[in-house]
Amino acid sequence: MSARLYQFGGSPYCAKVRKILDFKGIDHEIIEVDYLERKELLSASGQISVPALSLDSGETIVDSTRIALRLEELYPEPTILPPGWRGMHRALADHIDNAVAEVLFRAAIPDKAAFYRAEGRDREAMWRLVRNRRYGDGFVDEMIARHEAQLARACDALAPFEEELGERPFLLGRIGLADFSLYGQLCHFTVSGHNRIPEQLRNIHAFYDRIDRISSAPETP
Ligand SMILES: N[C@@H](CCC(=O)N[C@@H](CS)C(=O)NCC(=O)O)C(=O)O
Repeated sequence: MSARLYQFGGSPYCAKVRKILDFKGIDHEIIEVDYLERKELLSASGQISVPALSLDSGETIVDSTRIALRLEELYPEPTILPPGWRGMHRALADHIDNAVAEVLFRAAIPDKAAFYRAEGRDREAMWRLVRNRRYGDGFVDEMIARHEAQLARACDALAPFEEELGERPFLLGRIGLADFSLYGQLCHFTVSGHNRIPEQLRNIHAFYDRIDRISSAPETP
């Protein structure tokens, strides 16, 4: 069985799903969705957000956590919900995908704006429009002007993970869903094509590299 992943290249939630597909060794095709042309995504998934995953069976799933949980049902091994830690992985992944994501997303806005600008002024304009509609007029420019403060907030949000990752290779011991969520959100710092995770977060750097290297089911410690 193979799968088709609809993604935007710079999306953290898509990075999370891509790595879970790699970890589980699931054959998949990446469909890069143009920010301004979403017809194929819409007809496959009935909506215009990514990630969306279409399976050979005809089933299409949207939302990174729903996708992760469905893949876990279909391909239980290697697991992303280690026995005894399922609830903790789900709760921590939810925190990372929402609270941590909101902070890291703000810190990544200058790089994200540049990323979409490189794809064309019209794509950047659309990307800005979607953000300003959601967060208020002038939001993108304000985040660019206050970048240093956003970066400091991102470091604060990541500090508990930096501390834990000094003790063990993955957040809760064995690799699982929460690790893929954190990896995805760290991709906010790599959208420029360079790794801009703040240097002082050494354990997080090592964690990012550890997960980034996964290209099929790895040996877990
Ligand atoms: N809760 C969703 C969030 C997905 C999400 O926010 N996707 C963004 C890209 S990162 C999107 O498609 N936004 C629509 C847009 O920018 O027009 C998930 O976990 O998949």
